[in-house]
Amino acid sequence: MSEVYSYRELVDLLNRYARSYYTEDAPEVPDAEYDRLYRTLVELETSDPSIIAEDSPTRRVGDAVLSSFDKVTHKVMLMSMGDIFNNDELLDFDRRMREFVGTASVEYCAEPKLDGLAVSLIYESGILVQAATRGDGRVGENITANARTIKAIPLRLSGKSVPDYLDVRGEVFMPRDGFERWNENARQNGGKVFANPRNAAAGSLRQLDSKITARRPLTFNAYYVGECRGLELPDTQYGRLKTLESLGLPVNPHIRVVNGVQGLREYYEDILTKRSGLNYDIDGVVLKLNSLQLQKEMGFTAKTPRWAIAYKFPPEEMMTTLVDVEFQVGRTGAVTPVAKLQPVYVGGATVSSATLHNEDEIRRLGLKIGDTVIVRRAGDVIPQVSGVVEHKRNGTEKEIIFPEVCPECGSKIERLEGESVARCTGELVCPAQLREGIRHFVSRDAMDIEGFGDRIVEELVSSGKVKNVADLYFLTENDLSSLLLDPGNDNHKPRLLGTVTAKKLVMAINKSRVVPLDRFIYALGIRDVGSSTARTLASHFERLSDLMKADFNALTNLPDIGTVGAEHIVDFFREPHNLEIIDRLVAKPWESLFSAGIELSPLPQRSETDALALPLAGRTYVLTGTLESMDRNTAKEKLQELGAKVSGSVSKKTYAVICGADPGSKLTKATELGLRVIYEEEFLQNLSKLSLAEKQ
Ligand code: 9MJ
Repeated sequence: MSEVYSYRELVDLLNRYARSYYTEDAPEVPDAEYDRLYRTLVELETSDPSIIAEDSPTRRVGDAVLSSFDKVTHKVMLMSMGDIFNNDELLDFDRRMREFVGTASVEYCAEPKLDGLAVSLIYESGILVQAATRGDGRVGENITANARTIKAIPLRLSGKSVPDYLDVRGEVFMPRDGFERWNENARQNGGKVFANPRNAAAGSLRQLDSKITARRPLTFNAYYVGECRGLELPDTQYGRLKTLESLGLPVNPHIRVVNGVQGLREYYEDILTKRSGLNYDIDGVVLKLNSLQLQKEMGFTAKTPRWAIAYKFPPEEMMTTLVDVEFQVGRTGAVTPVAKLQPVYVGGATVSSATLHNEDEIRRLGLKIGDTVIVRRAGDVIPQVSGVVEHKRNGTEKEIIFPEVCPECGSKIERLEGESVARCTGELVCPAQLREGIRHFVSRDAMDIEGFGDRIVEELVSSGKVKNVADLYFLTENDLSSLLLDPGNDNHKPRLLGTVTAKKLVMAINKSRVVPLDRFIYALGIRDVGSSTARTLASHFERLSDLMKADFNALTNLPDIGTVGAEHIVDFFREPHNLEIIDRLVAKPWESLFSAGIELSPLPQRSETDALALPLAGRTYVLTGTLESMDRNTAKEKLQELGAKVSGSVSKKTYAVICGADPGSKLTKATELGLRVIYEEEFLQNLSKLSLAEKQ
């Protein structure tokens, strides 16, 4: 594009794009366009630093390192909020409000209670001039340099009329996906692991070097006006939030006006249901009188407003006892320590085990058996042990000893230099690796062989009937029907699998004998080769034999395949035992009498330009729930044939979510992000229209 922007236009445009991305969750332009304009801006500022504006996005990368934070005295105190925990206390709160207001039903502004750090932002003539932490409510710390790095905080207010002075309050927090990504990376690279997103936000905001804050995935929501001059504000809390929104400040999308105690109760229940699907931690709802006039009349107690209350949710962190640590061996031999816990109700479920990731994590936490630990279960993430309560120790706690040999096969456990993962070296002799390998092989995105539950796989391996995945294809109805399944429950006797189930299993195995190449590659369980890499490989190498011959360079030239992945692929196809299994799976009947005879269907080849011309090119879809008309794999393939990407998780990059019956938390998240949701009927209509157009 050959447009020429003035410096001011460029700053405004970039700020607008950032706002639509970070505040409105509705990107206007692709990331590449933002990056291109940003580079132009940097060039302009480098050639003449005197032009750098207060609100230039380049000022978000961090400033000089401070030796300490200055103290800031808040002109208007930052209040704290009283807590309630049950319905009786809610009734009490509403009764107090009704008695004061003198009406039968009171209007409230109901808001999710974000679990981060309260801050005050001061805008003068629309420019962010100061950010401060809450501190004790009266005196906080000046964190302006750090706040500037948070993309959701506008450096300049937008909109038609901007106040001369605005003190806006809100919460800085770390979204769950950013927190998980941060910790995952820290665990692998020895960085700082945080116990929960709140600590992560606090630790990030407390950095004296704002360049460090700039690297942390923080965000912000505004929820209260401390003071405003030079702009008439609406006389309700909700109206004021709408004004804040119109000034370019992000406001939580789940805030509602509700009536009476019934409205409050329904709101609480509704947000509680949505909680696990949100991408951020909330610890309750905040209920405020909606009328500013009534708020003013009610005033404050010594510490808290009389006109608002925090109705807390059951906690997502609880204390319990670490009873034992077990070591589980995965498909690739990775040994994962798993905490066995005294069962505890946390985050909406009873938790009795939690991952401990690896040996370093045990050391980092300083964990001992018998310890009182903090268990965190938030959203869809698997439960974690986030800390140890050391002062609860009584001296009987025992050290955790990481095993030197595999608990399942006795082979040596090895941990390579620089790797956080320890692995069982037993490979072929290790029943755990075989079990997990079979589970993966039969799974939905791999060979999709229905009916092979954990117990059946376990028994097939322990009885010696299946020694590798190729053996599955030689199982007879007799082999299967005579399997004795352990019910996993002391009160019940083992039971025979029976002929009906056996027949179904054999049919499922037979059905999988024709399979697309990418699914077969994925099923092989090569380290680092997930479904999407398998697809890349299948579309590049038309035949399995070509992939098997591919060298390191040919592989690293492909998109999404790094040096480590390429090495794993090359190593996999060098291993004689793997070659033997592949041969038994796919050899033609005339080549081998002992072949499973699996037929691999190649992916239709497309040139890159063809692919870009496909109707759904560049769009990412997510599937949730059960479609009536087709299974998930078919839906996925149909979308991919039309050029779409199909992802397992919802993010801002998702174009639309396709929703079947009983959708999960992905639908909640999609709604939260304001994404398009397509239901089955519309999906089918679109598919048939697009497929027809494709063929023409
Ligand atoms: C949180 N934490 O989400 C307030 N809050 O309003 C909401 N906190 C608040 N409002 C006035 N939604 C003081 C604090």
